[in-house]
Amino acid sequence: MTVLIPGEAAATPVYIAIGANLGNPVQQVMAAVDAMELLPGITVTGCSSLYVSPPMGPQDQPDYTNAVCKLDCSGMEPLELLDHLQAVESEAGRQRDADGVNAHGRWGPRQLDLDMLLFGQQQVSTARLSVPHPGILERPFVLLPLLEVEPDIQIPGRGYARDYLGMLPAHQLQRVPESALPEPRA
Ligand code: A4P
Ligand code: MG
Repeated sequence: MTVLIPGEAAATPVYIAIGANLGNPVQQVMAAVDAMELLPGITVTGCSSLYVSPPMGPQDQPDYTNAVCKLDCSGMEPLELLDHLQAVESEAGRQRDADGVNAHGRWGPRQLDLDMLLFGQQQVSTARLSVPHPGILERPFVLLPLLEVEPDIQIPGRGYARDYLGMLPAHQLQRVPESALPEPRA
């Protein structure tokens, strides 16, 4: 049960897709969760398993490790959260060129990718931000972990995400067993 203090706005549920395929992807995905927990007004309330899959896009790059996390977000607008997510990406060593484009090209390899899938029921369409993220329902490495975190999630304008499972392209998504993960820090 959520207890609301009078005058305090309810936290907005936000879903973030995490991806990495350079450096130590498992470590970077786990570190990204810790980094998001430290952002102002953010509490991480759920995380999927980690999944490994071959790259979508250019094939001459390593496999990706992906996960989806749920955040409670208070007192922050979507673009402000995007700024924070991009700062977390940079701290993980991700490089962008002067135009903000991934240093290894669109759909190219990266140390860390944080995509804002949903920000409550808000729909945002600006040059810097599209929410809901347009790839949610077409990407196995996003849809499957999202449904693991929130089986009944609805996408504004599209309905229940689970109804799109049967339309996913063939994929080779593999869950990383817990035994293969490093020990969580105390
Ligand atoms: N942007 C717009 N909307 C959003 C949003 N909802 N969340 C803008 C985050 N950013 C958003 O992003 C380019 C710009 O999108 C950002 O500067 C932001 O202002 P980018 O991370 O540099 O991505 P990109 O590679 O240039 O293009 P794109 O289409 O965003 O790629 P993705 O979705 O980031 O995909 N294969 C597997 N198996 N797993 C993966 O995770 N990821 C990618 C990259 C390619 N192949 C993959 C995976
Ligand atoms: Mg991205």
